[in-house]
Amino acid sequence: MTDPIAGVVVSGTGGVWRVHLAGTGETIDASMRGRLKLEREGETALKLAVGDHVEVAQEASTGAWRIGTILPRSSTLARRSPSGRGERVVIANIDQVVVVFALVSPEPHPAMLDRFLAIAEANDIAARVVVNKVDLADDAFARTLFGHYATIGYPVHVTSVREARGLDDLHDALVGRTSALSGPSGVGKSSLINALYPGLDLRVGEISSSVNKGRHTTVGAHLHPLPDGGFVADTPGLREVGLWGLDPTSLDQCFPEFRVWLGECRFGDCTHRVEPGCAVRAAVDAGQVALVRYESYRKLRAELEEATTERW
Ligand SMILES: Nc1nc2c(ncn2[C@@H]2O[C@H](COP(=O)(O)OP(=O)(O)OP(=O)(O)O)[C@@H](O)[C@H]2O)c(=O)[nH]1
Ligand SMILES: [Mg+2]
Ligand SMILES: [Zn+2]
Repeated sequence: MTDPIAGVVVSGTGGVWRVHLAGTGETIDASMRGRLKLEREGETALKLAVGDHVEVAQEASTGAWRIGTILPRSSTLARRSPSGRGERVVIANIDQVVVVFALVSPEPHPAMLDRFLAIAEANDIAARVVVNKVDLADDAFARTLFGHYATIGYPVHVTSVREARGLDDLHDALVGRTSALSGPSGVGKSSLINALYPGLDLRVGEISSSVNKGRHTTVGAHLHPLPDGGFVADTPGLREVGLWGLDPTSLDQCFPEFRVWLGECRFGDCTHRVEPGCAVRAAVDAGQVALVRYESYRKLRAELEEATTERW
């Protein structure tokens, strides 16, 4: 074997994996060498996932590439395994979730945005919001719909591909990081990537949430190397990812602006819905927590409780 070199798994679902080599930037096909174990997890046999940081080496006799080591993961996004047993990692080592919406056309859905943000929080992944097509309405409207996300602490990028607005800042936010870009169909994800990286022609987020709904997609995630460093992940079915395993009682922690109030509710197991003395609801009434965010919380909580009941 040649000396091991570092790479990142950019696609594959088993058997042959595409690995992007850190040094040369070339992408090679590699297969696993026997059963690998994640260093940090010691004994646990690990299934390789897109996004994994690996070491590969070439067999001297055949020149075939082999994956010899999987490095510890900094984050994972997982979904329920199609077999129903356990979870399957859809993508590993995502640094940030970038949620793209259009200011108008298609009309933004705050509940869907809040779901993506909660998924990121539940998996300890940073998140940022992109509001595209701001040429189609005025900035005041953008602030009304999305201003509170900046207050919560999520960076908000106001962009227009048509008017080339906000593109430099978004570019800076992507360089050197591995970003999962998501958002509904038609908001301009592909247009943004093409504007930032002319000629790259990524097919990001091609599978829209509506197409994907209720279907166990077998389409795997892909990582696209960016010319100036970093990757953009194409994660079909991100909607199904990440929240299914979450304990409903932990959901309030996934709304960062709730956290200061959580210790203040009269009941320790407050669900923040009907209980008297709920500090979260008081904060909503006082205008300190946005009502739309609270409504998203209630929706997601109900959904999680339903899912938990199903499992029993
Ligand atoms: N007015 C305006 N239109 C835009 C802007 N960005 C994209 N569009 C248009 O919006 C439409 C959809 O853009 P896409 O980039 O294909 O959207 P997408 O998010 O990749 O959609 P899917 O691939 O279906 O998920 C196209 O007709 C674009 O030309 C923008 O900033 N302003
Ligand atoms: Mg697209
Ligand atoms: Zn409460």
